[in-house]
Amino acid sequence: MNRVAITGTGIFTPDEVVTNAELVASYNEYARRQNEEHADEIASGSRDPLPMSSEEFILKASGIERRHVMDKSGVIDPSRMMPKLRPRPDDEISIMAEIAVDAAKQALEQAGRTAADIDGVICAASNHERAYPAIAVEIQHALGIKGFGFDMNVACSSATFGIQAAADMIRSGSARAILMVNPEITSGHQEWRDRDCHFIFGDVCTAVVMERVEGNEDGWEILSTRLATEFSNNIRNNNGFLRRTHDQMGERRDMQFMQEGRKVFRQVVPMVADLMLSHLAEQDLQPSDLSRMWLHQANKNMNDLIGQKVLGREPTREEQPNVLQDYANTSSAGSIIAFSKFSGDLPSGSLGIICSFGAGYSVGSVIVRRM
Ligand code: CO8
Repeated sequence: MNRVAITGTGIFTPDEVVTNAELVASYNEYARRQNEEHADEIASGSRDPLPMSSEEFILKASGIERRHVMDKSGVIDPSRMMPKLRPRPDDEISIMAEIAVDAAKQALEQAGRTAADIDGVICAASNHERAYPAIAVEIQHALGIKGFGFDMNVACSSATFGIQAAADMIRSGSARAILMVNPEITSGHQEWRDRDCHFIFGDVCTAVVMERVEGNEDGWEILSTRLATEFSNNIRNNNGFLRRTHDQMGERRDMQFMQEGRKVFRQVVPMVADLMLSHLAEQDLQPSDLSRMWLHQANKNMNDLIGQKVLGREPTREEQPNVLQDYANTSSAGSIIAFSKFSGDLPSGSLGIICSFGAGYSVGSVIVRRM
């Protein structure tokens, strides 16, 4: 078996930022208008008024302070409440491929590699903007990479599942180097009109270069990966290609992100901690051997609890860095942003774990060591 390492990462961060204050102001104005429009039904008891959102709740319940989005004006417009993205003709690069190419170029540069060194592209994300051709193949074409590309989707765990897929190919020798990208335009899928979840997500794209290593090149060797899934309807989206066959093309809440947030919190935390602990034990490692944990970025309280269960004590901010205060939940990209921004300072020999979790349910754990 070959050895495999992460040798480069890249992040595309959209310029536009929506603060909690801006988000709550636009949602509350939307709710006020809705309640005014439906005042008679609300008065007769046939309709519930929309409740107001609050900055204090968002920060306390999630730790999120702001999020980057591809289009701010549409998101905070109370008469729209979703991004407005320009439709692109088929002969123009698609928006997911465009942001992936930006992140990929950074990752390739950090790895000291060019398109000619890469054998395949995996586009691992929780939404893909079309059914086919695969976004990965478009990215491959835009970068001039030979070989192959394919898309995959395991919601928030897409990146760690993508890392395992790439690492297995490199270990077995079917590829020498793989580029994996995670373009997450969550703002297109988020329900900005639902107070219970309107604050959760943000847009970003991450990229990871993985390659065969022989000596002590600079990078993070992937020592082991573990994946787990368990079916749950508590995070769900029913949009899909059969929609028109159901004669259900009208506005429907379940065409956007839906969740039972509290159940997700309760059920996913133990699942994640168990997988991380059993994965470490299988590798004859102790939690105390870890210098850092780069967790999925959905909720600060959730990460604090997972860190506590794994380490048996409260992790420090250095041991378990969060980026969700600035990015919100960026689905599959979250743990990779944390890894990319907070791994460069660790010395050779340091051990760490990248762990993602989300819809499915799905959990992915990747143990890495600084070369
Ligand atoms: N402002 C003020 N009050 C609010 C608000 C708000 N914005 N929202 C809810 N409240 C109220 C509620 O109505 C409730 O009031 P009451 O007690 O009177 O009923 C009270 O506050 C408490 O509400 P919750 O119980 O819902 O609050 P929680 O403390 O549970 O916090 C969270 C809500 C933050 C959502 C929390 O449950 C959480 O983070 N859960 C885990 C979520 C998670 O990790 N989900 C994973 C989803 S991501 C994923 O898997 C990828 C999917 C694919 C990507 C999708 C792209 C869009």
